[in-house]
Amino acid sequence: MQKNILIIGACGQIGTELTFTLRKKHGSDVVIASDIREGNEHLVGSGPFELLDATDYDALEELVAYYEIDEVYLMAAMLSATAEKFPMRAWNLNMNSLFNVLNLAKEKKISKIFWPSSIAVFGPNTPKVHTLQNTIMEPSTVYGISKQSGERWCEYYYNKYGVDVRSIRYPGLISWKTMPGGGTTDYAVEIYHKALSDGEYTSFLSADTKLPMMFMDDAIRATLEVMESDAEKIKIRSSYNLAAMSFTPLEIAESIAIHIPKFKISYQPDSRQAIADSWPSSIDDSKAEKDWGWKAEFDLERTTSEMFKNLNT
Ligand code: AKB
Repeated sequence: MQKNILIIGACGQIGTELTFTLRKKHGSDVVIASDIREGNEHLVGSGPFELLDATDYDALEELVAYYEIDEVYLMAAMLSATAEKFPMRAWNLNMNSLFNVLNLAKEKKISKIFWPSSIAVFGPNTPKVHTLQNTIMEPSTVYGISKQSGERWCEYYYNKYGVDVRSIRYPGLISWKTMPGGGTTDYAVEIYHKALSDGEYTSFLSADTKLPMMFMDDAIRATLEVMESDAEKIKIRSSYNLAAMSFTPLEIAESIAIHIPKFKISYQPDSRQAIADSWPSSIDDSKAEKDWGWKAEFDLERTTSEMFKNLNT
């Protein structure tokens, strides 16, 4: 049966690629892109686009009724570094947009939700290596606190009201179509652009800061896989750990140097270092593998080749 899909935050780093992928799969007319601002011209021109403030319940409800929406992907959020500067704005955006979508589902106005969580749900007391699905969390950032609270609410709405909400804890995401904005892992995208434009990059994280990362194609595939799995396979209704690779700024620089031998990296850690230091260095995603068959395809070498292939054209 044909379903209508709404993407909130469609102009962001994940939203853009998700919109293109879902439009290719289901047809442009049934995938409604929305954002608080207009972004990528190609995206806005490739199917229905609506300006939407996701914290405005009435506006969201009206849009959902107008397009007879079945599924919502809520990709709007303030990320870790920006959220430290604007704690209350981040909390309001990240939580109210989630409550609005969860309440629409509770009222049976939509039938399925995707909501992204993050490795930011973990904190300085979490075991750092192969961090398990269920472990100490205690996030120390505004963004992490909002994501951990969001996870609790998703599980609550599933248990209490039967809301079909599905979620993944994304690691840092690397992509070439749209720049990330306001995150701690953004360096791993900026570095490719600077390598091409300037032949050098100053990293805001130290040489040995190891973080979990993923190429966007893997992240989009995981998102669609968790959404398309039979409901009984989705055993975790808070959010699934997800992993592909882990690397440091030094290691990504070495992989770039294979393509650009003169590339130089220097290090000037700033306030984002403390955020990165509070996160795991690698993630155990065996539950996603077991429950719905998750398997990453891109390692660092393949990611670097894809980035240069696409940024060079
Ligand atoms: C960020 O750095 O804030 C995000 C994330 C890991 O959720 N990319």
